[in-house]
Amino acid sequence: MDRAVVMGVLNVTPDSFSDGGRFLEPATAIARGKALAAAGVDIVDVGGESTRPGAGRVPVQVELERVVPVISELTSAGIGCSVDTTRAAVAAAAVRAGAVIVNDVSGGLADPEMGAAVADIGVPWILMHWRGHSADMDALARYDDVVSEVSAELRDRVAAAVAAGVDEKLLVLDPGLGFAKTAAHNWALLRALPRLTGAVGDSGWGFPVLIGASRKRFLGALLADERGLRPADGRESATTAISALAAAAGVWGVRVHEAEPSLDAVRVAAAISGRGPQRRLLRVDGSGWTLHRSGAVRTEDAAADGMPARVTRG
Ligand code: PMM
Repeated sequence: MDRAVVMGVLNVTPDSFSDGGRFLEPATAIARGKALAAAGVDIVDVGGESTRPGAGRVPVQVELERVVPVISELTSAGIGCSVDTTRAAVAAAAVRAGAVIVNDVSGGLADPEMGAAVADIGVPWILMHWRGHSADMDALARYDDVVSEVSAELRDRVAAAVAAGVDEKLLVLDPGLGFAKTAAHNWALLRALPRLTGAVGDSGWGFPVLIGASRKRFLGALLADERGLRPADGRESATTAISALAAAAGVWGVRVHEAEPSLDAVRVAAAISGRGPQRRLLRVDGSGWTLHRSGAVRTEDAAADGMPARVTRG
């Protein structure tokens, strides 16, 4: 069935808000990546630097040491990996180790070398809406109209990516829920999703859209009670609801911490709507790798489409 892609989060960090500290040991991280893949995620998104609000930077060498061995091991086991990084050097090393997508929460803003590096590597690039590093981002959550400002700022990032030589067909856009956004901003962006994906109205952003809502603080606030915010591990049902609604709104993919609930949710959305994502990442030939047209790497989906069964690198 044609459905939205599910990207499983694997943070090899001591301090990410939901899974921080759980997968810092390479062996534990590798086991978690394999478990996510066995549960059916299409891509494991490996990150080595926490982006939680207020977090500081880690040195590039530390980030490399966290992500490269894990990506090497997972990709040699045939698991499709993306790298969650804002640094060109880490993106390039991760792709050399087998990663097939660069997931850049800064949309290319944090590292002036990122555009040229991605153009050179030729892999898909997820451009997330971002206004500043985690230490400063809460102060940057000011908008008159969050949907049109995020849209305009992402358009600028696309223009910069193309100017750096990146193929437009390889771009995915992400509104960056929780990054320089209040809960009200996140809900407004989610409300606008059918327009942003092009499921409703004209073509919207005109790119595949990724949503990362999983277990974020605004869900804790929605579900708060007299004890305060609902803790991260109590936000899974709300995450699943967003996966279903986002998939029904035509997103290309959802980025989540738990595999099964969101996989079920995107399947339900596809069954009800009778269609998959509004836009897909196209297969690219001649660049040393191939990607199933929906970004999915499941053998049965790929075979049904007559496409390569797995993400491969030449
Ligand atoms: N959110 C986090 C990290 N990386 N990447 C994308 N593309 N979109 C997101 O919303 C996003 C991201 C937040 O931290 P987490 O890894 O602890 O979920």
